[in-house]
Amino acid sequence: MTFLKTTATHKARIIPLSNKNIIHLESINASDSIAFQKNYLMNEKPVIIKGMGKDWPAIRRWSATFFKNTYGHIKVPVCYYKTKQQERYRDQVKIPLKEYICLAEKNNHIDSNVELPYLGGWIYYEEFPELLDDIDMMLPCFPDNWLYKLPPSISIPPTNLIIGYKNVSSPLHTDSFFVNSVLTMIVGEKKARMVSPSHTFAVSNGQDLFNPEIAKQVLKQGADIFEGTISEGDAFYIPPGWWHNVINCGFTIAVQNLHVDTYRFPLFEQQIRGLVLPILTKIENLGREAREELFKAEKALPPPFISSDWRFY
Ligand SMILES: O=C(O)CCC(=O)C(=O)O
Ligand SMILES: [Fe+2]
Repeated sequence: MTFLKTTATHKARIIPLSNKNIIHLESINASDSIAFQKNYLMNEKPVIIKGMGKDWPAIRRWSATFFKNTYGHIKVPVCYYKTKQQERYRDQVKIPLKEYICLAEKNNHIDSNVELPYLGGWIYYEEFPELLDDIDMMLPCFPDNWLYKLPPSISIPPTNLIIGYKNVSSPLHTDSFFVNSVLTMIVGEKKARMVSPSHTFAVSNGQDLFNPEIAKQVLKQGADIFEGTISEGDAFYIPPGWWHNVINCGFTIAVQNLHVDTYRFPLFEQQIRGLVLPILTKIENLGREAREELFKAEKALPPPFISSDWRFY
């Protein structure tokens, strides 16, 4: 915290320049789904959901060894958030999962200056739908997921897998399309710092809120920073529009689930319109261009052949 010396009294009095501090995220038990919906989901307030995935088969089955032995040969997309920011999924570099996990295990405790790859969101179920049997996609705390109602042509993948290690992290960002994000820990521990959308004036994309200098600046501007740690079976609820910066405390495996409920769907619809309308406009313009060309061609060329030999009629 920064202090300011005042001259109001002769005794050097110290007044805090900012009364903001890092606030611990609240937590709630996953079995209290009604209280969760009332106090957190409806208020768009972040929270740690204790035991969210504790009964998922993934907790017993998934490990570095499991993924190396079962899917090691598969190439997975990796991110380089610091040097490449957010690349499109299909443009990401792909490396064999076994190679990635070996690097993750090796680099867990070493500091590196070169940016290392991060398996920051693998849409695993497209290739291996059987992995969905290991998690509970119904998410009891999150009723009626409208993402499942979307037509396949604009589907937003409702789940992805994140395998991390100490040297990689997700810098400060918000998730697209105002979705609820549920990040459930299967192996290891993650720490997050979050800032409310109402304090957006104090932060910017890509920041490292774990850097004490940056955190100090953000607090000084009057924003609150919320912090929490999740371990095996626990989840972060990250509400729509909330800024979050997530670091891995060691080797981790986590599942992210996206969720849009009835209340948030109209806002989500507007976001998707923003995505679809430019494509539609482009197609409309091309259609107009094609009609103009046809119109000109009709004037320049002889009219299409029409038999003038009336004897045949
Ligand atoms: O675990 C991470 O690195 C990022 C998680 C995240 O950004 C999310 O759940 O929305
Ligand atoms: Fe995120």
